[in-house]
Amino acid sequence: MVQATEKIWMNGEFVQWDEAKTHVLTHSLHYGTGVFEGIRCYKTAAGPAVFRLQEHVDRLFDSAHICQMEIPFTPTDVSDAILQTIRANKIEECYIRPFAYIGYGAMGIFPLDNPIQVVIAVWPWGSYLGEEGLKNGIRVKTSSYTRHHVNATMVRSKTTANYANSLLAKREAIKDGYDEALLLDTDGYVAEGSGENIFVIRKGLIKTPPLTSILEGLTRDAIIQLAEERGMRLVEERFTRDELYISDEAFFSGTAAEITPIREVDNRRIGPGMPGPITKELQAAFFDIVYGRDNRHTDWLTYVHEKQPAMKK
Ligand code: PPE
Repeated sequence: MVQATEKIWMNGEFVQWDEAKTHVLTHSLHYGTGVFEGIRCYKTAAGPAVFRLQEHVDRLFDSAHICQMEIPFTPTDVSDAILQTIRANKIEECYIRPFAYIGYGAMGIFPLDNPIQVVIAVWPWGSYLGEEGLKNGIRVKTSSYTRHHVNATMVRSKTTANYANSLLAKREAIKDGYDEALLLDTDGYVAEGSGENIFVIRKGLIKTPPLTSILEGLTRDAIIQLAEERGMRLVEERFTRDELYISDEAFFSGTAAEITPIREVDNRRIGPGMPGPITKELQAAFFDIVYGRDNRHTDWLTYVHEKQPAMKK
């Protein structure tokens, strides 16, 4: 169960958590056209700080642009509203879910002039794939479902419709006794997890799939930068599932999943079956930054109590 907080921002004003409701004929509920973000706010010594706020809000607007949805707020309005929502809920650490969707009005595939609604909710969300998974690694199954073709739903957009594919894959993996699903692209190469990007490491070389058919993850981007800064060798290149089987290390990255080591894929041990040194180094570097212990990437953090921006009504 989601852990309720107090207030949700809905179209410019705060409503009580239990009052944040919508009509059952909300257009996006039927046709999968909502666009959303997942952002984390971490507790630091200088108060709560949001990881890569600007980039997440920009991606929300890009998703809406791809789906030809006109968000009736500016990116600055949405960033400010996110900070306001964290403050309004007096929360120090949370997951943030901004969501824009096509509201009530016409039914049928063509939504005419239905209003675009925007909501922001925050709630505490611990480790996505379990504390144990974060520490010791998870077991992954290659999905029988294929990641979307680049010309089916738009992969550069974080659209709810894309998650029907993720949900099928995740359910299958869990029911079969694994922790997470790995989806291959339409050519059979490794794409991403149901809600994460993937990295493999073999003989010191880090590989991650190119952006062709995957979400342009902001954690992925952070890892690429962290690896480069540490002089690690990294390439964005397609690879096969058997290359993953024989890799020395592998991990998933994502806002919710953070950096989660993979210890097994399709019943084959990855390396010695425990998180390897490069994974551990990158994971530690990431957590030091998000928790404000390493100030080399303060550009990635927005401190919640730094300023009090006005909220658009
Ligand atoms: N691929 C997919 C398909 C994906 O959903 C995510 C995030 C990523 C990659 C990583 O992107 P980024 O968060 O920018 O590093 N998945 C979000 C949804 C999780 C959910 O279950 O809901 C997230 O991590 O917030």
